[in-house]
Amino acid sequence: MSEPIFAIVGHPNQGKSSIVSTLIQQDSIGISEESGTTVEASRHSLVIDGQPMYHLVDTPGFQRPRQVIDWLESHCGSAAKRQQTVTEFVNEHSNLPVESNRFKSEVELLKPIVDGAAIIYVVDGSVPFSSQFEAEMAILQWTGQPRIALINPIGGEAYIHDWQAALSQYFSLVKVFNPMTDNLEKQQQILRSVAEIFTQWRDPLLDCAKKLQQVSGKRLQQSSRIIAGFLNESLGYKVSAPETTDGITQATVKALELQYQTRLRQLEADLHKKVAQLYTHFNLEIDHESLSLDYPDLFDEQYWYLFGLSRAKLVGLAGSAGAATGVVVDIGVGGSSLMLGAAIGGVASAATAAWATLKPEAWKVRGVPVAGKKLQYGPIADLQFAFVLLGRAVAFVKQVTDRQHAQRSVLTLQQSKKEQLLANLSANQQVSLVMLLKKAQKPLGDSDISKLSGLLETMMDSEGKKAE
Ligand SMILES: Nc1nc2c(ncn2[C@@H]2O[C@H](COP(=O)(O)OP(=O)(O)OP(=O)(O)O)[C@@H](O)[C@H]2O)c(=O)[nH]1
Ligand SMILES: [Mg+2]
Repeated sequence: MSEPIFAIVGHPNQGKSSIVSTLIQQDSIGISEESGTTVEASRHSLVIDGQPMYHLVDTPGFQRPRQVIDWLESHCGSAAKRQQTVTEFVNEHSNLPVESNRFKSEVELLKPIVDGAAIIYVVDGSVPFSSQFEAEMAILQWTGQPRIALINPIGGEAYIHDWQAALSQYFSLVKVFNPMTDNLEKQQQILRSVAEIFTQWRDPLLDCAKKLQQVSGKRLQQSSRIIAGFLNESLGYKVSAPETTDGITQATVKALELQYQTRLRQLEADLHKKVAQLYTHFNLEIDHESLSLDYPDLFDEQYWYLFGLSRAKLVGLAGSAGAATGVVVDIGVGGSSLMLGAAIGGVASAATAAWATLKPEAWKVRGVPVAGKKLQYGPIADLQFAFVLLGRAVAFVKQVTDRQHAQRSVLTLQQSKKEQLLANLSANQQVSLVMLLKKAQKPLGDSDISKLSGLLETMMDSEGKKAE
C-alpha cells in the first residue's frame, strides 16, 4: 500500500478511538468512557476528493503486556530476531478460539504493525506513568517499526513532563494532542512533524496537510452558499390563506402564523443538516427540541438580542443603506413586529399599514363572505429579523467548524459575540449586505445570491481579512 498507514495503539481508555475519529473526520467511530470499547482492529481512511490520504487502524488496548514480553523473551534467541519473534507471536495466537485466546487484544493490535503499519502510541497525560506502560513500550520496540507517541491530556496536563521523559526513550517523536479540542491548524502541525519522522511518507503527509487547508476553504465557500440560499428562501417566504367564503377569522390568522413559523423553523433545521453533512458530521445530534421550548426560539423576540445586531448598529446601518439608495430602509418596529403580514385585496387595504398594531380581535369580518380575498403572512420586513436568521446561521457554522469528530455531546446553538458578526466587512460591504437582505424579500437573482454568499464568506473567514 502506498498511502501512509498507522496503527493507533496503547493502554485501554487512553482516547485512541477519539484520536482516530478526529484525524479521519468520522463521527461514527465507537468512543466511550468504558474501558475496552474497541475489541477489534479496524482500518479507517481520511479521504479527500475521493483520494485516500492516510489510513489509521484503531485497535483494542493492551491487556497482558507483561505476559507478552515474557513470551517474546522466552522465544527469542538473539536480539537480531526480535522482529521475527513478534511475527511468530502473532501467528501462533491468531487463529485461536476467542474464549481461550488470552492474547486476543495483543494480536489485534500487533497484526497491523507486523503487516507494515507505523506506530502511534497514545497515553493519557493526566494519569501518572507506571511500569505497566513500560512493558507496552518494550513490545512496540521489539516490533522494530517506526513509532511516535501522542500524549492525550484527557483530564489535564498534570503528568505531561514525566510522560515526555519516559516516552522519548522509546519514540522518535512525542507530541501533545487533544482530539476533542485541537483544531485543524494543530492537526496540520502534527502531520508535518510526523512527515519529518516517517520520511518514506513525507510527501503524501505534507500534501495532506496542504489539502486539509484547501478543503477548509472550500467548505467555507459552500457553507456561505448554503446560508445565502437559506436567507433567500426564508426572508422571502410568505403564506396566504386560501380563498374563503367564511371571511378572516382569528383561527385563520393563527393558522397562517403557525404555518409560517413551522416552515421557517424547518428551513433552519435543513440548513443545520446541510452544514453538518458538509463538515462530515453525519451523526450530529442537534438540540432542536430545546430550540423551541425553553431555549430562545427563532420567534422569541425577547431573545433576538442574542443573535442579531445591537439596536444602535442596526439603526446606523439602515440609515447608511437608506442614504445609499435614497429610500428609507425599514428597521422594523420591534415588539410585535412579527405581525407584519399584509392583508391583500379588498379586506382592509387601508388597514394594511396598521396591521402591525391591530389586534387579531379587531378583525370583524367573521361570517361575512369575502370571496376572492386572501390574507397573507410574511415576509417579515424587520431588518433585525434578517440579522437574527443570519447571526444564528453563522453561529451554527462556527460551532460545527470548531467541532472535532471525537466530540459526541449534543450540539446546542450558542450565541456568538454579536460585535463579531460584521467585523470582517468594510463599511461599504455592510451596507451592501443590508441592501441584499432587504431585497431578499422578493427572491434574489443568481448574481445577488453570489454577491450575498461572497459577503458571507468574508464574514465567516476566521483569518478575518477585511476587504478594503
Ligand atoms: N475530556 C476529554 N475526554 C477525552 C479525550 N480523549 C478521550 N476522551 C474520553 O475518554 C474516553 C475514552 O476514549 P476512547 O477514545 O474511547 O478511548 P480508547 O483508548 O479508544 O478506549 P478503548 O477502546 O476502550 O481502549 C471517552 O469517554 C472519551 O470521550 C480528551 O482529550 N479530553
Ligand atoms: Mg477505542
